[in-house]
Amino acid sequence: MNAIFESKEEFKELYLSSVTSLSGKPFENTSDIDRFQALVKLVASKARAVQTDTEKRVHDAGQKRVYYFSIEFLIGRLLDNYLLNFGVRDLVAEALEELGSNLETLEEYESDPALGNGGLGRLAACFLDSMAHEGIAGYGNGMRYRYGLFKQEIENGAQHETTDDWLVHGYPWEVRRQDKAVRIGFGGHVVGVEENGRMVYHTEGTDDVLAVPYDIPVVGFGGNTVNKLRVWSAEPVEEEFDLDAFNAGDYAKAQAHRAEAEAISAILYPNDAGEHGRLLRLKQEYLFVAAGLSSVLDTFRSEHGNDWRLLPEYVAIHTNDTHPAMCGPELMRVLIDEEHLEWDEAWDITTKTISYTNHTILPEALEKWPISTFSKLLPRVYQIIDEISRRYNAAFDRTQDGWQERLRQTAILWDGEVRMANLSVICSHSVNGVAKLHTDILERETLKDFYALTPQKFNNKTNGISHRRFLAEANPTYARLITEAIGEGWLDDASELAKLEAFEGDASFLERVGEAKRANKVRLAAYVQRECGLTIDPNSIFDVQVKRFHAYKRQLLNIFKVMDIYNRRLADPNFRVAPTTFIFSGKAASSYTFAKETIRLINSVADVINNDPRVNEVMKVCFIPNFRVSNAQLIYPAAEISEQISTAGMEASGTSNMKLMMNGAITLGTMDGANIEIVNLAGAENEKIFGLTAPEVDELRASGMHFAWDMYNNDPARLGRVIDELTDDTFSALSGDFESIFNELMNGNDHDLVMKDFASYVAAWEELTQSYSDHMDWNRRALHNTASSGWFSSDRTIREYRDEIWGA
Ligand code: NBG
Repeated sequence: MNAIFESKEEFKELYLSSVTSLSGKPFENTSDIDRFQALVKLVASKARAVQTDTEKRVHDAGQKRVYYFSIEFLIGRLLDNYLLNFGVRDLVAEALEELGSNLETLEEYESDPALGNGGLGRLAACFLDSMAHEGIAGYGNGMRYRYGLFKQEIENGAQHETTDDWLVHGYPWEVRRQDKAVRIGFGGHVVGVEENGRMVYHTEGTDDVLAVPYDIPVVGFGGNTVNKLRVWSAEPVEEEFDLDAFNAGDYAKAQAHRAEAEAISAILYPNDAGEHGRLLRLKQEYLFVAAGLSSVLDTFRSEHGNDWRLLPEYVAIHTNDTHPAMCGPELMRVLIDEEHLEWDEAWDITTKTISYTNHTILPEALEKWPISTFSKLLPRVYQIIDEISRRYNAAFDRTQDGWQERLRQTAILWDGEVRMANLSVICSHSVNGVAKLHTDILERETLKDFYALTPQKFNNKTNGISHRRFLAEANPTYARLITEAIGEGWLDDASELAKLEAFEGDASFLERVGEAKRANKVRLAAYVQRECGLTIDPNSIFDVQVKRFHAYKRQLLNIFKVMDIYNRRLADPNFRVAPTTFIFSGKAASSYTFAKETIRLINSVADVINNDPRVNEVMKVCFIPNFRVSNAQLIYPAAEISEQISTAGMEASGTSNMKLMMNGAITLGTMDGANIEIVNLAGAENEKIFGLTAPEVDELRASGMHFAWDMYNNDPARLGRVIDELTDDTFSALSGDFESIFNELMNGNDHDLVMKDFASYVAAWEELTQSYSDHMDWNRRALHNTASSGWFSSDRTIREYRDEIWGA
């Protein structure tokens, strides 16, 4: 462990001088925010010193560098995490106490950078953590959005979006690198000139903006490696302030140029899947790709000169989903137009350098752009795409059976559109899915034609999570217990969690597992009281579904279950219900009506149930607003049931399933995404699986024999009743009924098979919650889940990427 402070005394001395020099006040007169900022500045400066050492080590060893291109990095708060990774958290906490401060209080001042939507962005952040832990020279490349994803507020049960001004107090971790800014051109037209018998192309008449990088340190556990995350901000190239307009009183016009440039990095598009096609989004994608590549190539050039054939040996560029798909054509553009390589050589280098991860099979999320928009905004990049496409089509093997259909499926340009997924596959030497089932589905269905052509490109990399953030940091009570039992080696090597199996028969240890869970439930209950004004009972079962709202994730199925239990309890007060708090949290894309209506339904059901004394002994429903990394860290440790109930075949992986498992929750789920690996690792007897499997879903859909109205008519007392309650006055008092959900469900013929899985889901829930009364066995299963979860550390995932894709 490379601790940044030798002793408490050394820390105090440095810290006091940091506080006074930053605030200009004696320590006693400083506010908590002064103290927080000074603490971050101190830790960040230490981190940068280690970063300099890391950089020297990487350079001297000629280590391969890995660049992870992602339009989202949901990094969460860093202070606590970095103190832990540097091994000084306890030391700093004690020193602050002695100074009359409190670490936890100060940490509350850190903003939670909402630079991501959900799983995809958080995965990128976990990967940064693990790359640094593994000593990989791995760097994030992304966007610095001025405003994060919106802040979610609930009014009359409905989601309202307000601005997330995460930079309002500045962001003490980042360093602006004006000296590394890159000029990015949009629009214009391509001009070719002959030079030494060869056509050379450049673009004239472009509208330029300046991409300015901000660097954020990434501290690896152990403190020996500090990498960096570079995020780009869009600004005007030079201050083109229109003084004439200003003097004439037209202030808007005076600033118009600046505003237009800054718009590119103003907001993160609030879709985790679906709804693309906006020009600004395309600009974002090109900006962080082109600026990022420019800095990657600068570094390469400074180390290896202009021998571009060495690029794949020293550089790996990983594209996280299709958003950075322009890495391929942009790298080609630079190699050909600026470095004057021949096409074939440039192509060989490009495809050996780039790799691609697919994160969803949802067709609406596989990005496509109209050629007309694309070619106007990025004429030279488009020409290159066109040439890649022309060569791909020309070289296509026309002797194979059904080649026409196969070409149609794999083509880059088709029907007037640029298909980014196909571009990504064609420009990459590796294509992976994010859980076993997901990769199987890519190979068998979504990308089956590519798989038939180039099976060697395909591989699976089941997702992982940072066990340090989501167990050690988020759940200190449980983490202490674990360390007491098996030592602290698990922080470094999560597979050591398996040693906990030895305690599964130890009654007093299981007792303490239960106590740790209870402490976390009390902590969450206090948060819920503060945030929602709702009292929840830490003795009840905490049943948790937290994730983005999406039809396929089936929060609707969950709330149908709650409605059904409520109805049955009212009808029969002897109906046994294990006292449960149903906890939901998550945002819906602002334009996604069905998802937003589901949120409103949950809150409306909550409003009725929470105010009904007839059932309050046994049920409460709680929607925690504004789900984000910081409150997720309070929720996961308190959960006992992990709801992972997507329609089988739809969830690529899921990662909250892993975080919840690691924290000792039992999965109530379908055989989907990484739930399958969870069951394989922990044993089906330690989870609760229900519902159709992916092949059964396929079969049912193919049979054409699924009818929503039949399901409704066949179960009038329960399912039928729940459906009726969408449009009667049972839950409409708060802000109206739910006709649109009713229509979506019945007219859409239960597309996500909510009605189909309803009966088996509720039965599974009843069985699972009834087994809660055997506390000892429940705690044993909880512990077993933690003990089996080490494989889900993103350290493992990253080692697989390193060995099988990046060769770093
Ligand atoms: C999401 C999937 C999740 C998966 C994460 C991370 C997108 C496009 N995909 O199932 O829906 O866990 O990616 O791989 O956000």
